[in-house]
Amino acid sequence: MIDAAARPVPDLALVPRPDSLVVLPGRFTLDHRTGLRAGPGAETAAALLRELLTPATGLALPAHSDGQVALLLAPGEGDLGAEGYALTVRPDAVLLRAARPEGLLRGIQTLRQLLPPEALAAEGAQTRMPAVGWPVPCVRITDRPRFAWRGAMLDVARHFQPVAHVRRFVDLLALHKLNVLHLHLTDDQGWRMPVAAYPRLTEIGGRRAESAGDGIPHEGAYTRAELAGLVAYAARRGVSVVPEIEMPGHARAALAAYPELGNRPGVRLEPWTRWGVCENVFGVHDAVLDFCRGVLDEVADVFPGPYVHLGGDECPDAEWERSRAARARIATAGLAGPGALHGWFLATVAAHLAGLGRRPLGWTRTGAELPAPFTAMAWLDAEHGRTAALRGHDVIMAPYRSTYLDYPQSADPREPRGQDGVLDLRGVYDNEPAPAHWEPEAARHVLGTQAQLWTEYARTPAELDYLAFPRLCALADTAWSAHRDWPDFRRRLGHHQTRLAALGVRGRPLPSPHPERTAACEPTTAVRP
Ligand code: TNX
Repeated sequence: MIDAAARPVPDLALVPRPDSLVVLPGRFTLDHRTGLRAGPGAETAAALLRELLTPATGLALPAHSDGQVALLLAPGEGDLGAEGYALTVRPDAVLLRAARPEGLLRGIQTLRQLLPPEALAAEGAQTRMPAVGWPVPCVRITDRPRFAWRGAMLDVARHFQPVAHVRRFVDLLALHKLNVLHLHLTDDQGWRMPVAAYPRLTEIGGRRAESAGDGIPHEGAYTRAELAGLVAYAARRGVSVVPEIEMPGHARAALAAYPELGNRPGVRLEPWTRWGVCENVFGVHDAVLDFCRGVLDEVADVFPGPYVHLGGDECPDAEWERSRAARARIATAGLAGPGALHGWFLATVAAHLAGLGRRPLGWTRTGAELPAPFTAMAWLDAEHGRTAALRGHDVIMAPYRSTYLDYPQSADPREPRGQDGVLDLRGVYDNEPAPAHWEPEAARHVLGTQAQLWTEYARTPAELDYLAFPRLCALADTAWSAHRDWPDFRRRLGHHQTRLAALGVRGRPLPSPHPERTAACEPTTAVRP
């Protein structure tokens, strides 16, 4: 709750909204005398806070043992949970406590937001310390997230994003207390993850001749060191990186590199140059399973997190229907027909992942097609999340009508090109990851929600900024806080925009607070196959 007695102070416009916030009289001032003290176990969070504040504020924040800013791990604070924190700002000191290091990482982002926006500016920005130092309003905040999974998916397969851009994106996720970066590393149009055992995946699969007739070649792939560095960079900020390797569909870039993995012996393919659903998919013979296992062994080496995303969406059966090897597999595995190969494929590969100590994630378009061990990302209709949950799957809510940021933000024809339809800020904000009408046993399975940045139509950081902001702020609010209050969110966002501007984010300017929502502006105008 926001303390009713507290004045509504506009510059306390925290995003996401904290659970409990009490504004107290007075302010703390960060200046050259301020020290930063870390209790046992809090050193990493303190070092990060220093690293984030020093470039813009010019303050060294030395680790005096009597420092006025103190970060403490207090394991007894069980009620704060895995990511909760308590932040008290008094005129003489700032005290941040959490039960776990992740809580401290969330808390330092709140402290950053309490500072003037200039204190967030990126390294090299010409900020000057205010003559009176950097003020922080006195507050008492106790905060913890509603959902454990608060994410954003970035599609680096359709348009490759250099690792520096991805790191900057991680910084922005962390600022909003989002804790998962889901990297869509492979697709029909490009394979971006290096695999030592299969070098042609990136050499051939990482390059395409053009995109939807533009005549411009596109290429890119990460090195293993870049990905490992990204994982460490994100972990330091409390963000875990979930890799996605698509199978058995969305695999044409891999088939271009290794045609023997397909269903049509002797047929050579190029990485796809169009968008949509491609009918070329992995074959189901043993060599393909060996390939998938080998790839996942390397993926597991680079990405230490518990989850690996296996895609699993949009996999046409047409090639399997015509393939002799597929018929043989149907017979030996005792399957009902080609339609059953999809689940068989995913279950077989998931068993290997389990052996690596990892958990499989997959997209679901019905809620009913993924094998039992999968955590389901419900992307088509939110109700499919409920179906999956009632079947016992853990669920991450990613319904396109409210989380696909590749849809234009308004019906204005000047919006950058996107998918057909509109998803406005309100449409994202109104997303309820565990709707009230769901059975409690379904709601219990909802791990959280995430935004999707598919990149068929967006390639540069500026274009991605425009799609992501401010809609990602709305998603962060829905993932962190159970409280829904659109006018309050709009008010907070108004100030939050100055933070984003200080960080050099080129988001979409805020629409008027009371837009006329016409039928044409409804997010539900989007049409999916
Ligand atoms: C569906 S949802 C896709 C992607 C596209 C996206 C465009 C899903 C798992 N697949 O391949 O990029 O729509 O909105």
